[in-house]
Amino acid sequence: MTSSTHTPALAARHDLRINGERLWTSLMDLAKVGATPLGGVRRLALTDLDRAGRDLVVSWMREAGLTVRIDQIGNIFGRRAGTDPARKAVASGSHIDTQPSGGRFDGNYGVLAALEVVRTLNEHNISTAAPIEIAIWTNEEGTRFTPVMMGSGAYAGVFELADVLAARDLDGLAVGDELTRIGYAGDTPLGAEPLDAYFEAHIEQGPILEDRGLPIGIVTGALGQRWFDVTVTGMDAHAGPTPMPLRRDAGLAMARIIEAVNAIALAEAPDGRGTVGYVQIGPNSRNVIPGSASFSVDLRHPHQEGLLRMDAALREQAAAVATSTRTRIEVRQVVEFPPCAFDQHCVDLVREAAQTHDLPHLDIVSGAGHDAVYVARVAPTAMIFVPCKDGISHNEIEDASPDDIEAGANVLLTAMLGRAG
Ligand code: HGY
Ligand code: MN
Ligand code: MN
Repeated sequence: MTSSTHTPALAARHDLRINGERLWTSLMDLAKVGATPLGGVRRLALTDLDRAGRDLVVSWMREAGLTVRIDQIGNIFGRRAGTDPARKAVASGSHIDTQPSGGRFDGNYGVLAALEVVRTLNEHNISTAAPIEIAIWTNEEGTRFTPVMMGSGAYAGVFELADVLAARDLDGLAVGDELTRIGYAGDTPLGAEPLDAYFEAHIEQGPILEDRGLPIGIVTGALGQRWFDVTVTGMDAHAGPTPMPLRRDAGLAMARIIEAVNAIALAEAPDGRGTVGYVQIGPNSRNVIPGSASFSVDLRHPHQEGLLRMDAALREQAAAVATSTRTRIEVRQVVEFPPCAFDQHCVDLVREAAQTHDLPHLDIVSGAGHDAVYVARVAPTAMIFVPCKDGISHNEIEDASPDDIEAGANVLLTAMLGRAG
């Protein structure tokens, strides 16, 4: 049994463990909010379901004795006081908004692992010098409202508050109005409480850890990303009387660019990534040559120069396709962040924590963006990965094992205590 006379770091080294059962139960309870038929979760940012999820986790934060504050972009912070009020908080968290056909673990795991750390400290009566904070970042997924990682980006000063509050979804609803509607338009100024450090636990969302049979990923950084909206303007025309050479087929142009995006990423093997995930075509009638097409392009790379090569190749090939299909093509960048490296001391704390718990581990670069990427701009940051089944995420069948979920949260507990003193 640990007593409060132990220094937390010492206690954490030898016998302090989170309660895996309680963490798993909380994950499954939160997953009920927006549960989908195949066992996933649809809880889009700032919808009523997001409000329900926020309300539930905030109630758990309050039950754990945390002081809760909401900032101007709706980020939620739950604070556990430290013994040294002069210290900045050691924080952990993630997001609870999901993809339209998302899973139970993406984001939700990081928030509830952080809550489990607090619950464990409470039940063992352990106090820390630095305050401990849990963060829930608004609209990490960027699927309903662009840009992606909106709340953490605004917190870190990457986005202007006015700009993100004005972002609109496909129905024209604005972030600011939706925040007010769900009751999470907070008044804490963005970035008001600088953090001493930030740790985020997350499923890997890829196959590497599972393939290697490893429970823990020591995340050293994340791929840089560039997202684009591409708009093609051709000419609606009759599918019968219009000879092939005279067409201005926006659908054909889109198909050629989708092919080009794939080739651009393959040319940057093994770590280049290129995806067209969102497409619209007009007038979307089977016997009309499509005169309009709009779609997303998501490019990623571990090195900035690689990302720039991919960006240039996309623009070049789009111009060539415009000529070959006699269409007008606009390529507009909507998201951009360079590859990021996490803080060495925090990464070392994560690695030491994995060693403390005798958990085999691997250094890994995140292919996905995370709130940690933006928080790293303003605080020393690191991440902990755990495997997900078959490496699948952003899919209702996303799954993880209770043992890995528990192991990751134990690593989080020890790493945070190593920093919080
Ligand atoms: O797109 C991403 O990388 C993150 O999952 N939002
Ligand atoms: Mn996520
Ligand atoms: Mn995600």
